[in-house]
Amino acid sequence: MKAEALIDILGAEFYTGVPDSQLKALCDCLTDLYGSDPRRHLIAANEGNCAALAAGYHLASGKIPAVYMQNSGQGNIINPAASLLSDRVYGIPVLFIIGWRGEPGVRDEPQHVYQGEVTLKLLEDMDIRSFVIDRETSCEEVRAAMDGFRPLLAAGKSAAFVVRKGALTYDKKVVYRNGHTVLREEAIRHIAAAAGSDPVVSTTGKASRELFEIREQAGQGHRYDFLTVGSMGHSSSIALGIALQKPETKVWCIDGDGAALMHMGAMAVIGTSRPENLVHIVINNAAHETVGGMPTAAGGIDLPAIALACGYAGVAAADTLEELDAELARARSAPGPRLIEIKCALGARADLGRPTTSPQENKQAFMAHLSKL
Ligand SMILES: Cc1ncc(C[n+]2csc(CCOP(=O)(O)OP(=O)(O)O)c2C)c(N)n1
Repeated sequence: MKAEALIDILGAEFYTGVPDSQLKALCDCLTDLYGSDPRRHLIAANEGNCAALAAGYHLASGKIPAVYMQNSGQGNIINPAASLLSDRVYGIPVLFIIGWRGEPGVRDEPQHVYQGEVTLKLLEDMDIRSFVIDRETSCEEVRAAMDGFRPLLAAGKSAAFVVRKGALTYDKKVVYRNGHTVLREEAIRHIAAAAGSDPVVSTTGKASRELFEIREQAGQGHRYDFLTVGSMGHSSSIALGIALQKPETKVWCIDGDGAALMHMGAMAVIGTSRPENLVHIVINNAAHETVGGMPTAAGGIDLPAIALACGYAGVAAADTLEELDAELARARSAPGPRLIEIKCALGARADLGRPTTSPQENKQAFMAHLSKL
């Protein structure tokens, strides 16, 4: 069905979400409809934020907000769903629109398989009634499902539309861009070269796919890298966990701006635990590039200043590969924790592949390498 039709049926006047490639049609349509008016559409840092923002909207307006997200974000909403929205607590109704990655029977990446399997069950456990939309679902069926949700919403319960691959369409093309020129893949190539045989923890999305291919091209194998294929926003904490146990080893984290924002509290913990051997690099394209390029809040904030205020020992921002190289060289010898922000353009190679080794193979090779350091 068309994204416009879904928006029309839901009738929500406020949307907040974390973008998902499977919901790109909806995200693009909302961007066209509401531009950057945060009173109508706000891309939040994580899905839990969305639930809370939606709650605030409901408290102020009495109306029913909509939250869109990938099913990977279910973990992030469980706390506010159980202890804020639930009709056993405040009874704040929210309409969720959830992209269903890893749905049983559809081939998907390993990080999506288990989450996909438990998506409907988790909603059921959270007492959130759901309706699945697929390519064949008609507008009438969605309208009827929404009519069925109305009494629940009126009683302070939440409800969810779970969207299968390809179910939503939007005919207009929305192009997201920023003013930067460095390609993320090139930045990562430079970081991998600077890290040498040190451990690298890379973030969710295309950054890890690019790092994997860079190692393939260089014939280096994959033992230096921990690819955080799921668990968005946690790679810097994984890197911190390693750095604290391996104080003699330089540990490099390749983060994304969307991921860094998603769990930004990690920066305060890095700053206060002061691992001298940690280098935290944020690829800042001010976008959720992996899932379609929708903007993050990182275009308008000063990440190095935040890191410095959190207690990092040194910070830098780079706009070019030359500046990045200079900062990487400095990070090799200077004590950390250090944050390097590299401003990047949007976009990736069209033929970018996916890791061909399994997460468990990745873990074993990485642990074997770490054990020698
Ligand atoms: C908790 C959670 N929410 C949403 C997603 C879907 N997702 C995968 S990658 C990505 C964008 C990551 O953005 P950023 O860290 O800025 O990296 P970029 O893609 O721009 O390189 C999103 C939203 C996810 N994997 N996990």
